[in-house]
Formats: sequence, structure tokens, C-alpha cells
Amino acid sequence: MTNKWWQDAVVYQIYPRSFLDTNQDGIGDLPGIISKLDYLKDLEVNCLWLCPVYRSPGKDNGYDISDYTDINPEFGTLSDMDLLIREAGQRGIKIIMDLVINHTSDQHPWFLKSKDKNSPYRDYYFWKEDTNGKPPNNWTGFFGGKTWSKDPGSGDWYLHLFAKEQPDLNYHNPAVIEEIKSILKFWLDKGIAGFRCDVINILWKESLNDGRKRLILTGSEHYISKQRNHDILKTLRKDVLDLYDCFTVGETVFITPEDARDFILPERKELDMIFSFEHMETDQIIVKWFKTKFKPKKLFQTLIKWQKELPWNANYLENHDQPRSVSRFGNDGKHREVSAKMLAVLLLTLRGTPFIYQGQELGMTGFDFQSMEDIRDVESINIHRLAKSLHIPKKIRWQMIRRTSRDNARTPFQWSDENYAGFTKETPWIKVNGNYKRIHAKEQIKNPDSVLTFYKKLIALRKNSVVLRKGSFTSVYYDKNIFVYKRTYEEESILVLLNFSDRKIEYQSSGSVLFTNYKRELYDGVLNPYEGLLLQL
Ligand code: TEU
Ligand code: CA
Repeated sequence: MTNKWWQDAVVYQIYPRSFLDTNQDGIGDLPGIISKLDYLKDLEVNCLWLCPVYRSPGKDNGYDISDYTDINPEFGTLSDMDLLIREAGQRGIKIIMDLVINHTSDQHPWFLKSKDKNSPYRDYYFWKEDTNGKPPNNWTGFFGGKTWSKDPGSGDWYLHLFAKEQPDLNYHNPAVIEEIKSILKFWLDKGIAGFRCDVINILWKESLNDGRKRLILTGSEHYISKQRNHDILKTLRKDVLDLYDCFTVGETVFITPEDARDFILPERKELDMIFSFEHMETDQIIVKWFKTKFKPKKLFQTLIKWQKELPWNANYLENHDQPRSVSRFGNDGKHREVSAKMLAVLLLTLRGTPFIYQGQELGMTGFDFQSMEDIRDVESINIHRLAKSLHIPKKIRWQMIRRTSRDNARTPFQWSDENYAGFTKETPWIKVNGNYKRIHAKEQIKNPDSVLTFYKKLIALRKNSVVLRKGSFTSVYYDKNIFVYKRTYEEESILVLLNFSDRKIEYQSSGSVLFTNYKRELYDGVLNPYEGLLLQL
């Protein structure tokens, strides 16, 4: 069975706000992405996922949309977007957009009109009249804290599972689904190749009753992965998506591999792939803010489970919401480069479509911020405020933010050792990481031993390897530091050996060296510190 184009693809996620600023307002923009298409072509990625660039007040950096069919002037114009799609297409690069349809901005005209209880837009959202001065239920939100806010004018409550500026859409109203279909068609007719679908498994709220008390997300049993959520996805697929050559990858929270099968098995005709979170929760206790020491074995066990349970899926180690992988799963000190390359071997040799997040190809690290003054992320600010209200000591609060804040992934892309890392000539919207003089694309492009050069070679290897693109996955061995698995297609097999430790480790195997992040000709039965080794069996 031949792979679909998005199964053979290597996808590159761009957070436009932090990619490249060309009009010197300190904010990345669409012309900045256009100017770097040759850099991306040279990396041999063939699909870009753009985080939201729609018109937005920017309370959640674009995940609060006030106009789905116009571009945020901070990023550019619709004609810039048309140019980007065209220029990327000429380089064989497709584009997928970020579809954020669980909620809109509170500045969206639909929401502004819905404040009038007689408006036809009233039931686009969840409005409740105030009866006793208390929120209509006990639900708690994704950014910590409450999920109901009052409209000052009417005193009525409205539901928002994220920030109060992100009111939830009401999918009990068929008019909402029709609006979403128009949005999909608008962008697909412009030539985009699909969507990354934001928190796509919480669209259907079964009821607004109180939820069972939980440490996080009280009330979530009423809206996670409901049957009617599947029905909505089937409708969007049948009525719109199936009419285009496109794919969807859904961000799905709190799901198991069994749940995932119900979203992405081809016969379900809902989504093509999903982003799961379980492997990103292997270094925490209960919630991501309570980090534990990273134990590679837990990561290996989770990856093996998901590789076995799903015939195909999206693979990622970083995105705009997650800390940088080299700081989290590798070693961003002495072994930064070699461990960043080892993580590239993991990402690009698992079965499934690999997603690389901007800067991951350079081995960019978590931020070096010193205080909350440097933080921009609404989630981090809300969580810090909540922690302070719970009298968690300042030092502990800052440690939580330092390790987990989404801003770790949102510092400006490090293009060069010039001022502001070549990202902008003016003060950037968020501080540049102080290590930009050491870690930047300009140096790595011409350095044959750089992380960037390693990514290029590995992506090229993957493109030319039917085993890596189509082969089966078999776990061979793992322990607290080593992970060994095999990819097989027909008669050919590749053994992948990963050492997640800073020590040499012995492991006997046959096979000739196909690829490694070390200079070696033969395999001598010893894995170097943070070695990622491919053996042709
Ligand atoms: O994130 C969904 C979400 O649940 C995040 O809060 C995520 O769980 C957490 O940050 C990861 O540890 C999506 C977008 O990716 C995020 O940027 C948005 O803020 C959020 O939805 C609301 O649209
Ligand atoms: Ca700009």
C-alpha cells in the first residue's frame, strides 16, 4: 500500500510571532517566513504548519481569533498569505493552517452580538443568566482557575475553558458547524493542504452539570472525546475535507491509544493523525507544573505503547506549548549538540509523520529568563498568579515557570549572532535567549558537524529509505538509558540504538553502520554518550 503524501512528509511547525520580523516591529511576520523558504527548502521539509495568523487581539498569541478569514495585521495581509502559499508551492512545500474552533476571541463579532439575548448569535456560545451571583457550575479551566466569566453589561455568565477572552463555541447549534465548514472551504480554496486542529476532542459539551472534583479540569468528564464530537468531525470530513487533497492532525487532550484509534483509523473518516500528550507527561507528577527528574525509560515505554497501538500517527518532541526537548530529554550543557542529534534520530526513525518545531533543528534550548517580568505567556501568568494565591513560595513558583512555561519554546528563532539573533532590529516582543551568539543558523548552515547539518542529512536519509517511511516498528530492548528498536520493510531492516545517558554503554548487535551522530566506520559494541546509531541489518 503506497503512503499518502503526508505520510512521506517531514512537517516543520512555525510559530510566526517568533520566526522572523521584517518590518521591525519586534514581531515575526509572513514576509519573514517567505524570505526563509529557501532555508526551509534546503532543510528538505515539505510541509509547514503555521500557528494561527488570523486576526486576533493576541491574548493567547493568536489562539483567540476575531476573524477566521482575515490575517492579523501584525503578521501581514491576505495577499501576503496568498504569496506565501504560492512561493512555498513553487518549492514543493505545502502549508497547513491551525484550526482553532473550540473557542473564538471575545472580540469576534459573533460573540459581541451574542451578548444580546435576542440575537441569532446568542446560541453560538454558552450563556447562562445569573441567579445567585455564582458561576453556573464548578468546572475549572486549562489555564487554571474558573471557566465562567460575567458580561459586565448584562451580568450574564459565559463559558470559557481557556482564558476569559476565549469563549467556547456551542456545537449544539447547527449554525456553528455551518460556519466552520465555510472557514475550511475558504482556506482550502486558497490552496492550503490541511489543518492542525486545536483541542479538537473537547468540542461537544454533553451537559453543563457540575463535574466530579478533580485536581485539574473539574468537569472534563462532560466534554472530553464525546460521541457527538466524533459526529462533528465526520460531518466536516464528509461535507468539506474529503473534497480536497488535504490532511488533518488533531491536538487531542487526555486520550489513550484506544481513544486515538476512534479518531484516526481510516475507516472512522474523522482525522488522519493526532498529537497525543502521554509521552510529554513522562517527567511530571499529576500536572506539567510539578516536574520530576526525567526518566528515559518512561518515555521509551510510552512511545512503544503508542507505536504498537496505532498503524500510523504524528510524532513530535517539541511544539509551541512544550519546553525545548534538548533541555528536557537531552542535555543542554556539555552534550547539547550530540544529544540534540540523538533526539533527531528518535524523531525521524519512529514510524509515523515527524513534526519538527522551529529551532529544534538548531538544538535551541529553554529560555534563560530571570523573572516573571520576562514572561509573556497567558497560561504561565495565570498559573503563577494561582500559585501565588496558594502561597507557594516565590522560588518554587519561579522554578515551576522556568522549567515548564510555554515561553521556553517561544523565544525568537536564532538566525545569526547579530543583535537580537538576526530576528529583528527593534526590541523583540519577547527576549532572545542569551545563548544566541553560540547557537544560530548562520554558523550551523556552513558547519558540516552542526545539528542543522545533521537534521538535513537525516531527513534526506529518511526520504530515501522505504524502511523508515513505511516499515513496521518492533521494540527490541530498553532499560533506564538505552532504547533499541527495529524498522522492517519486506526483507530490509534497520536497527536504531539510542543512548540517553552521558556514559559509554555496551550493547552487542550485528549490522553495518548506516548513520550515527558520531564519527565511526564500524560498530564496536559500545554506544557513545547520547549516541543515536542506525545499523543496517
Ligand atoms: O493547547 C491546548 C492545551 O491544552 C494546552 O494548554 C496544552 O495542554 C498545554 O499547554 C501543553 O502542556 C492548544 C494550543 O496548542 C495552545 O497554544 C492554546 O493556548 C490552547 O489550545 C487554547 O487554544
Ligand atoms: Ca514584524
